[in-house]
Amino acid sequence: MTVHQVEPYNAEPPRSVLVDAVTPVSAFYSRNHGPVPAADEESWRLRVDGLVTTPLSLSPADLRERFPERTETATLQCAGNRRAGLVAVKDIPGEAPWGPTATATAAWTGVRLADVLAAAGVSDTATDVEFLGADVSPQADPPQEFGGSIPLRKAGMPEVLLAWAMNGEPLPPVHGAPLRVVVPGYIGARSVKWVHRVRVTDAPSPNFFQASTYRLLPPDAEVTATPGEGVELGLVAVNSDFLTPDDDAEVPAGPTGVTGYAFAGGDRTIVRVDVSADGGSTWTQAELGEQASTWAWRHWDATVDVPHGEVELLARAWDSSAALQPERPEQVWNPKGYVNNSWARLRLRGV
Ligand code: MTE
Ligand code: MO
Repeated sequence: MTVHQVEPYNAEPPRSVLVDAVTPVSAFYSRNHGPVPAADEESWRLRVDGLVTTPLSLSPADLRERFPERTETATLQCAGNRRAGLVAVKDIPGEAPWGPTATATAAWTGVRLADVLAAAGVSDTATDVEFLGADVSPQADPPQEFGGSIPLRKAGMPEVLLAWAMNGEPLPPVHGAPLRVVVPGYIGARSVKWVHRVRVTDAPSPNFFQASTYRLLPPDAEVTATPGEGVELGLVAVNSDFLTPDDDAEVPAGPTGVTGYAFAGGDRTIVRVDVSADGGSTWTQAELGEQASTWAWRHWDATVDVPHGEVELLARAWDSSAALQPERPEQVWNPKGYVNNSWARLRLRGV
């Protein structure tokens, strides 16, 4: 793992370990804004309140007994994934230069948030559902629990889970045990870990991590934490990157197999990926792998002709709304370094 920060723990794996449809738990990136909270499964309660007719307090056992178990294969992607490409354009102080592996896919098991909300009875005036985690982040102003919200419409979709397991194993503490939200298609920040409260509301969350960060500011904006500034991030934009060979690898010149991942949020899927070894003059369409679910990434592979000497490969993906990744990081640079979905670039040396 490349450890960006030890405390709170922030780390991403080498590219090559993301080649499987489902990522091994040990290779799943970790993104934390505060210390991993002590969570005792026995005393843990999930409170469901706000604009509901019957507020609930549910133990992990209650969740298992009262609601049907569901498993959903879904990709999580941090809004800061590939930030390093933006930092190379212009420095982004205070934010880690994440590479292309702050994304991963797991088979998540738990219950549908929709089933729990139905048991609580959602009021007609409700528009949003807020989640609060048990970790208090000193990075927030003022320090507060990590949280965020999604529109009620999304919260009612069958793919949104309150999960206790990933890949058939109990969630490890760093990934949110005993319970986390999984919001497929949305930036990772909405998949709140150590969730202990679900609040039904009539406005988006005022939590620092939604109202003041994880927002797209215009390129010339000051990085201030003024709540409501810029645009709230939600659905993940179409994105892709290389997985093998590794960046800066030496490979035999000639036809070379390259692989990568592509992902689009919402309920969009990946429909095409192109790769170029000549700076974009000519492109080869990649073969697309299976897409395990609407909510999962799609791997791709292509054979390109690597010349002798240094070469920069390019890759670009299209999603099912015909959106294409933008060409250059300069076009998408923003003060907090979110959503670098510019074309993937990989340096190779042909020998
Ligand atoms: N939930 C809590 N409670 N605290 C956090 O710091 N980080 C979020 C989200 N949920 C976070 C959280 C962010 S920004 C991301 S990208 C994902 O968790 C990362 O999940 P992972 O660490 O399991 O990969
Ligand atoms: Mo994130």
